[in-house]
Amino acid sequence: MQPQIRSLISDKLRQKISHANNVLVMTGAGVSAESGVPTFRGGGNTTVWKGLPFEVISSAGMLERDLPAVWEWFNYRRGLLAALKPNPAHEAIARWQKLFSDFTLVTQNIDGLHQAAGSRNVVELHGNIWRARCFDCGSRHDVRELKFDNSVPVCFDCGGNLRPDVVLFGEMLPAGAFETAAMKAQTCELCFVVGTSAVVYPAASIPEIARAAGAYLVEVNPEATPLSRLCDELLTGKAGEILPRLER
Ligand code: BJW
Repeated sequence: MQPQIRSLISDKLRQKISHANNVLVMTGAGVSAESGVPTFRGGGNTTVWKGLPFEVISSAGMLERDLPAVWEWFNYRRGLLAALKPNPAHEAIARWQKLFSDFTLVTQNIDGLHQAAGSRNVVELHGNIWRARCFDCGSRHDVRELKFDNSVPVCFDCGGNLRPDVVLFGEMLPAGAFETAAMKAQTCELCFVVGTSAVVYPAASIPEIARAAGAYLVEVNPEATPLSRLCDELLTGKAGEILPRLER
């Protein structure tokens, strides 16, 4: 059966929200769009920087070929992010951690805006743009404390080259992050998928796991995605407008 397309919140969903103990929310770039963060894919286009599609510049291959260019790309992105603030969608999700006895927030975003809104224990599938990681000793550093005298910053602990602590195409996810998200997906009763095109794996399999295990699956997105056909409800619209309404 096709899920109903609605921007009104159904009585069934309101009941689910009232009774659920175990809730999982997975977010993507769209949750930060109303804060001013550009999404990766939209309207048939993908983000391009200096003529390179982001799948190229944000890839394991580029890291091997041209680490300074990768730093330049992420420095540029941090420059855009520095002035941005969480929006009503981040704030609503942060409140939800107090409303449900077992609440998990899984994000593909690297912007840190969920944490800035007050969310705790966020499962970050794709890392965080505000951290760097040492190629040699693996230690992690706050990017804001690094010196960028040369194009590639170096590790305080061992002097090795640092890289952005984010997951690029062709790289494995951080140890334990996918496993934690998948375990929570298997036991949640209600799963919201907010602002993701649901095309990047293995992240896109988290809502699939939740649905297969019997969760009620709700997508919040202005556009349909490959996940939409699996969902019990589609809330068609902007996260910053829809999520706060779910609380009332
Ligand atoms: C709104 C809104 C509003 C707008 N409100 N909504 C199976 C088949 C083929 C390939 C693969 C496969 N499994 C794995 C792969 C390879 C690859 C992959 O998935 N490729 C696909 C694209 C085909 N995956 C990987 O490489 C992953 N690693 C891996 O699989 O490891 C194992 C392995 C290792 C070695 C070899 C082989 C396998 C790693 C993926 C890492 C993704 N990294 C990025 C970049 C991070 C760094 C950076 O920022 O530069 O993560 S890619 C980019 O996409 C970023 C995002 O987290 C991710 C997802 O994007 P997201 O969040 O969905 O954003 P958009 O822009 O796509 O969508 C925004 C949505 O918001 C839209 O739907 C809008 O409508 C909506 N929206 N306004 C609500 N106001």
